[in-house]
Amino acid sequence: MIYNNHILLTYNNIYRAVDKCGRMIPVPYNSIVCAAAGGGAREPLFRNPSSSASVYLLQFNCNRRRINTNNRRNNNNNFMDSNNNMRTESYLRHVDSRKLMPNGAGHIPHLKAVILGEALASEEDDLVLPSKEFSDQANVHSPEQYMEMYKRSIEDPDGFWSEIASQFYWKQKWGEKVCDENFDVRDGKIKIEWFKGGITNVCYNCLDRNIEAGLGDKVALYWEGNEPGLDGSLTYSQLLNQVCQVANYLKDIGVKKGDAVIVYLPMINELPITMLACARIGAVHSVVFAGFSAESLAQRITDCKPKAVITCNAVRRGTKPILLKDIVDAAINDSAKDGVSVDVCLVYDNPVALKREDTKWTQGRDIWWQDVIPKYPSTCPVEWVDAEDPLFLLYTSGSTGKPKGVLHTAGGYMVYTATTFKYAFDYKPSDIYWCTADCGWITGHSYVTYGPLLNGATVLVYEGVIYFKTEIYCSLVDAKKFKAIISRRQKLSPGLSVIKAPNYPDAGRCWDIVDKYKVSIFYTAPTLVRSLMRDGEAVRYLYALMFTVYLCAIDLRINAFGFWIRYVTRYSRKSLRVLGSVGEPINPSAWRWFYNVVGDSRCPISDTWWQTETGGFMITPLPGAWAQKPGSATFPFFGIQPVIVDEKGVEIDGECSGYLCIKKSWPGAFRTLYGDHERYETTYFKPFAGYYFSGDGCRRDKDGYHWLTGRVDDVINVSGHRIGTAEVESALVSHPQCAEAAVVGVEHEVKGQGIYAFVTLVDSVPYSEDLRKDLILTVRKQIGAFAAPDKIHWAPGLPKTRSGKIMRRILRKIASRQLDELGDTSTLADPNVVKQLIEFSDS
Ligand code: 6R9
Repeated sequence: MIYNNHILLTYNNIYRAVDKCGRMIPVPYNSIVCAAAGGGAREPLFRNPSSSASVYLLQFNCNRRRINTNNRRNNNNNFMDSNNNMRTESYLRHVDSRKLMPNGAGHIPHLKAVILGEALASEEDDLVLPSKEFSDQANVHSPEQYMEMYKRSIEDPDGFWSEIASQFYWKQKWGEKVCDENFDVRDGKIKIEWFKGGITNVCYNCLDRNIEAGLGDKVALYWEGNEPGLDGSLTYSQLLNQVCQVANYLKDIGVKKGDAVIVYLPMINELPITMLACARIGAVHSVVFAGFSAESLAQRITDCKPKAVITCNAVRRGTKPILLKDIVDAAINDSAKDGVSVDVCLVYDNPVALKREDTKWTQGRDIWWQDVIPKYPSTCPVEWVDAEDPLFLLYTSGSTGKPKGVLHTAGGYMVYTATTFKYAFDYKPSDIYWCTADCGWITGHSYVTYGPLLNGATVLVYEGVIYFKTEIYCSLVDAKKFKAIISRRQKLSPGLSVIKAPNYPDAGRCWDIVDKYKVSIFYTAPTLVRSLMRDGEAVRYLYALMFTVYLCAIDLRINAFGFWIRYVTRYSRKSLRVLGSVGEPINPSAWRWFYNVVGDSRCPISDTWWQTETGGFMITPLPGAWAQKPGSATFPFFGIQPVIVDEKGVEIDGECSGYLCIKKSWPGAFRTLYGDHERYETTYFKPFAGYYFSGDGCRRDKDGYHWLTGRVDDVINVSGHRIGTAEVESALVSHPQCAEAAVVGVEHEVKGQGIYAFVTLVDSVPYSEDLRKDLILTVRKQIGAFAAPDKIHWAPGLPKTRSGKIMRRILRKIASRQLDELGDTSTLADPNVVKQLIEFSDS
């Protein structure tokens, strides 16, 4: 549904619209009609870039199927019936595309304003169907085909998965059992095994197998630097050569099968190369996102005791180089104090950010990547491993301060990531695929590296930091060229000199890249979608200012009539076929913007729900198979049996809300928490015996669609990244002047959730702006910039029960200013605390 570049509107007594900053605002029905009909009485979020400036109104019947007839154009019981055919008795929301609409339907002359809106109650009735052309060519083209495959995957999982697994190379086939599991704590230790006894290698299946199948000259990785114009590519054969060189080096320094290697690199090709090199020799990589602090890195080093740490001397963020090597040095020193020493630190030399001679160096331990790797042979025999041998460790936040080392094994993970990638994105060999995630997170493991390469896909690796806009990784290709471009840009447009991604050099960068590489599958996070929705506005004002100052120096990108930057629509985006979303629930208005504006109302969106622990997609649309509902992750992937349980662990059928659990294992499931199987069982399998507990809340609607409602534990999801409240709290209280801290998540217009910290200071320490900054800095240092609190709220005391438990429910309400919904505060040890906190709200 929905037309060319916009949409909108919902008819109901009350609905929400998005104001120009992307904030949700309740709007009574009448005001929208007047505003819209007035053609600009209200500042629009989008303006139709086409010259005819028509706006197509879409009617929502809402739950009550009540049609509001009270608009200025039309006073009878049909909506716009006298001049055109758009009548309310037909289900306008089911109209699939503009082409399907009766000629002229919905067209209101002179109307330019469009407000993106969101009905409060009607989302679940809002179906968006894939086009017939899309479904016809899709890997799964109908609900019936999905049902047939899904049924088989549940009734005969062994047959279903072993057929798929046979498409990969196995040195030796697995034993009798395809799957061996104990999923119920009451029956003993939790155990998940898939394809045990099968001997394989994930790197071999990603590279050698595809090369043997004739893909040697196909591009495996495109690399696009943060600075436009800097790029590179590697074919499958070239990638294999480089992987082998690193693998040979690792072997040479004594890294063996089962040894851990910590990787602390920015988004450069060397990151997936290192991961694959580890996989080739059976070593276990543990990638740490290169935004984590020395303390966080040290914690991970101490936990997994790596044979080597691989990093880069520095990266540039903004104009400032970030000395990654210094962070690594500090982390290695810290972990040495805990008795874990690191013997080898391989350092990628990045002259654009820091000269070699300025890099701090520990002789005997540190070694330059460029000095050794090219000297190694470009072939390396494969270390064959059991399907149940570990492939990687990835640390993720839990509800305690200590991160959890999620362990994935080779065989099941390989089969599962490859299959989910193929079906959820409707992958075809001609696709060019771009996932904006960093390899420091699970999405970068499963859907930048392994899933796509196992399918022989062409993957775009983008250096620009997508999730953290104020950070930038410098280019690692050509130092001279890079410097020249930067200084030229700074001279030309001082206002734009701060390098940001993905809005660097402006908010159109993503679509510029899409056009440059003819990207057909684009997978990103709702936070990026929201920031692009919003950034368009900021850039518009900047350009408007420039326009007044320079008068004639009108950038071509300005719409001549209205100063509107067509930061999306000025690019063709024709190559796009499928869009994807991950990391947090995507709110329906962002979904629609993504669908209508970015995807021109023709690309299905795969809203993939999954977790570090699940390895791959669990609940996801199959784009050609069925109608989507904006904001719903839809239905389970093959082999996945999601259930919703109540607080007693009883399964609820039909339309309901509750805790999302999974019945039965799947090949991509994590096998343990490294070194702490007990915590694995306690966190995931004990809350609801017999099930895997996801930690997420979920609603199932009357049509069986799943709607994820967010975390139910003490984990905040900031820009799609999980941060434990306890981690932030422990960083805050490590500050000598902080007595106590309580952290909650609050709605954030771009990041999804922001971090809101209530802080009690030690006696007689005065509140001050410097202290506030210092506290934020402490968190940045200990965890990383991305975990910095958005707000520090001074708290003379915290609301606690008589047993001393902090009542976060009340803090959440205060943080989100829902003061009339504080609920019962009588059980608090000191109810006056709440009043004090409210008084301190704006201090
Ligand atoms: C892949 C990834 C997992 C948590 C998960 C949930 C949230 C992820 C989502 C989603 C709603 C989606 N989440 N995808 N919520 N819709 N499509 O993000 O892994 O970092 O482990 O986070 O993210 O809350 O429990 P991870």
